[in-house]
Amino acid sequence: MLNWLGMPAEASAHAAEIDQMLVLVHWLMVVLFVGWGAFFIYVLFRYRKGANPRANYDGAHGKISKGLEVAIVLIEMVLLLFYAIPAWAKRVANFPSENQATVVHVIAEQFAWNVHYPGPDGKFGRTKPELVSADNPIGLDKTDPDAKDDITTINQLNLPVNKPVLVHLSSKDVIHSFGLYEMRVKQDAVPGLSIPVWFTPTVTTDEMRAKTGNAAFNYEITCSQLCGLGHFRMRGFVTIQSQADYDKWMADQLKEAKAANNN
Ligand SMILES: [Cu+2]
Repeated sequence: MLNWLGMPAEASAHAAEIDQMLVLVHWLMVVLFVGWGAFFIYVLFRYRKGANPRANYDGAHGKISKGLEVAIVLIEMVLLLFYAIPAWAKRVANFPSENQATVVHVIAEQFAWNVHYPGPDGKFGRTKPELVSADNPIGLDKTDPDAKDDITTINQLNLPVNKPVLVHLSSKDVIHSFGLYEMRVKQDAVPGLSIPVWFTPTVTTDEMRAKTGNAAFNYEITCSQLCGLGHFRMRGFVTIQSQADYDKWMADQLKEAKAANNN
């Protein structure tokens, strides 16, 4: 069933659980579609005008229809109580703590994804709306000591594999939606709110390229809410790396930032 649904590859720890639920819901829908469709066709013939010249105003009798309806309600309750609610409870109850996760701020704007890393000190520098400019899209206050080692990128999110990621999501202008399909993550970014969302990436970009045989494969951040004229081009890339590669990338970013600050 999963192959028929054409889902993107699974690349996060909770992806398989979400997919299992999608498969179960789709099987139920297949059964209902075929069942109701067959019933509809049966009714068209059984109650045709030629065989029933006088209308019956009472409606359906009999135990079968009631039994079927009760059975469908029970199946839906099982899906809800044993799959959907526990899966959601895990998503909202098991948030990783800040010190065991890769913590980033993602700030959406028309039409880009700004990423803010706290740097080696683990502390995010202060940001102020009045400091926002073309070369400081998140309004980072460089006079704040915590901001000295901060790293910002645009449309590029690098993350280490097999470590929980905690994203604090916000927006500068309108409602956007942070969609990472392979991670089975989707969360609205709402102006005025900082919304946490978490996942654990399990497959590096290189491994996924080898697995899919697509050397140009990239994980994407897709804006999943129509947010304006440039919505279609609001996409970023996510590079999942081994811890060593990620540390090296971060060191390079720090070096670049330092060089830029000294100029
Ligand atoms: Cu958007």
